[in-house]
Amino acid sequence: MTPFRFVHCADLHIDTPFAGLQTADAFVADALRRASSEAVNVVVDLCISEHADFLLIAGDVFDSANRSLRAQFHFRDQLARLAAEEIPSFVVHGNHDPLDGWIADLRWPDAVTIFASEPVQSIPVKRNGEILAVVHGVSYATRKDDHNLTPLFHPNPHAPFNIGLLHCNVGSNTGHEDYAPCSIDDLTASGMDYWALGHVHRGRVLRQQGPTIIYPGASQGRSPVESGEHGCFVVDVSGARQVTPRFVATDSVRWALIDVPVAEEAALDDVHDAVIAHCEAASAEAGGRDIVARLTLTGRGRLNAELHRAGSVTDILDRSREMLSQRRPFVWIDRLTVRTHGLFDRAARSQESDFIGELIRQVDTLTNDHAALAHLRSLLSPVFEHSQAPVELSRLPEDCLQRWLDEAETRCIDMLLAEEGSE
Ligand SMILES: [Mn+2]
Repeated sequence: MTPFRFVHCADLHIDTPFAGLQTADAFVADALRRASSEAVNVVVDLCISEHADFLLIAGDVFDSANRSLRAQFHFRDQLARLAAEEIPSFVVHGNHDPLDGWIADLRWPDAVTIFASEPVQSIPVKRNGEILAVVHGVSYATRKDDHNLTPLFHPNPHAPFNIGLLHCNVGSNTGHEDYAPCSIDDLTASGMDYWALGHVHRGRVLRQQGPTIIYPGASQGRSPVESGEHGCFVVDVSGARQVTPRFVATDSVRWALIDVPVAEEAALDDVHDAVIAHCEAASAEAGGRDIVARLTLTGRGRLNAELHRAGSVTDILDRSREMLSQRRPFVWIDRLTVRTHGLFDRAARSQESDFIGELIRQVDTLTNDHAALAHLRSLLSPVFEHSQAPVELSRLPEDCLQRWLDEAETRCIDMLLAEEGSE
């Protein structure tokens, strides 16, 4: 068979609103607004520069069922740019942009195939009249779809290479909607040579060969949770049907979660300098991309009480933002969280019969006992469920309560140790 190359992307989420960012300078907000659209341009540029034979887009092109006209124009224009280079593209829709959402009446180039809902359609991709591969695809009709569509895919026995294009959740991935669930075994049994999947936003190769199964991940991280690089795969298929995928980053703004260790003897200036140094390192690592960072101060040191004093960290944050504000590509610190601990021997103190010892033992019991944590939650329920409390409080995850306990212990012990010192 003839060797060929294609690009596989998914989860473009064009016009994503970037929930979760509290405040940001105008240039940051602007860059974030443009980022999801720019990633599409980068994918198209990549198809052209890599001389790809075709492009596969595995769902969640748009962020919501009621996609904006602006987003739809942008997507159509980019695929038209590919079509002008004689590169066909194949699109399925996912749970964020199902077929029952609003779809503008636009003219699409012939080289663009947008798969309908069931049944699965099979389209051959040709170069100079010769079939390179057959792409089988299906879009979902509605946002909620909990049935497995992989049994509907059938390879064309005459095709040199069969590709399945599908937005689905393999193996009940936690943290993602259990949308169109299926298993690796289902995908393997289907007879496809390559599964071009979408849905999971962190790229991963689920299976190397026979068949190759890949989630390219989102082309642009869309919230602080989606940290690190995001992009798509350039895939080479050899004459011997050997599949070689290569990840290429396409994000323009990168989210970074950074721990900043505070040394035992550090002064406040050192903390400030460390914050700047970590931001600069993250920027260098991101190869010219803008960064939005969430930093966490960690470690055990004499500065602990100072860092927990109201206002200290806000001032360090403001000063750091100011120092970084002229940098391009920019680094924007979204959050600076203190999770440091005081300089004392926790293990030794927990053995003592004094108040501090009792406090540490109580915290340990609560942290490690689900029933005790549930009891704590019920004690706090008048606060959590108060009509003026944010609704998230009523469904706080357990690890959040554990973190609060840890912080409460740190603050109590700081105050108690300060009193011990002054006696
Ligand atoms: Mn998605």
